[in-house]
Amino acid sequence: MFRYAIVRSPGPSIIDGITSSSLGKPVYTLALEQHTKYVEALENLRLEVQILPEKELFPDSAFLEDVALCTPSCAIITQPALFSRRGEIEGMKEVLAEYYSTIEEILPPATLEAGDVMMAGNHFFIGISNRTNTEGADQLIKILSKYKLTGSKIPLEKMLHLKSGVSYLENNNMLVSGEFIKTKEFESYNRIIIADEECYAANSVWINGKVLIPEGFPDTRKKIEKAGYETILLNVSEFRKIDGGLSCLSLRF
Ligand code: CIR
Repeated sequence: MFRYAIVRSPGPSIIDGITSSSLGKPVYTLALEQHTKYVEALENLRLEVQILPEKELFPDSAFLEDVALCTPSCAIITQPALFSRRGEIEGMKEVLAEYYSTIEEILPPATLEAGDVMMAGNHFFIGISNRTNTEGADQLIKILSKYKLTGSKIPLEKMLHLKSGVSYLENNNMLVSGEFIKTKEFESYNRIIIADEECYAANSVWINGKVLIPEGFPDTRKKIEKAGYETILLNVSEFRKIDGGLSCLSLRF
């Protein structure tokens, strides 16, 4: 069960977030509204939410998930790959120290963004992507082993982050899409296949028995409900414009 969540408010510079999409620039005021509703949804799930102030110099800093990995035993500050995101880790040690007695760090030349890390029980799948290198995954696996946690690497071909295309919903249930439908390491899970047209919704978030899903993906919603979950729909259109999904917007632990 999760008890806490941490989010970071988007700043006006969100319009300059990194993107590979052709959906246009985010509208700042709308992004703020959507962010407020996201926080409300977390609070309705009884999480105690800390809202960090915007970091205007960092357009992508609302995607707080990428800068830290919060495990049940320790928190790990990551090492974002791109120069424009590196400064987002500043101050995170102090924030996480409010919750954790041990805080670890991924150090250069390693890079690792926690959007590439999926927790499934005591095991952590780590995507090797344009953002997370082998050195980053190796450092993380070494840290995890100190806490009797394990990790393994999953090479990515197309997606931005591992969790852009796969989400663990607990109880052995996993949403999988695109290149991850054939991933051997996921074969032992009850895989819920998400069609290409709805692949954005493969990034959904289990929180204390319920699942947050992005609005506008009816087939995915049906599949998740059929698997026994109550779903909560959220509009995150402005974050999608800069390649961000639901999970990217918070740390949950
Ligand atoms: C980026 O390219 O870094 C941001 N525009 C999107 C980050 C999304 N984060 C995530 O998938 N965990």
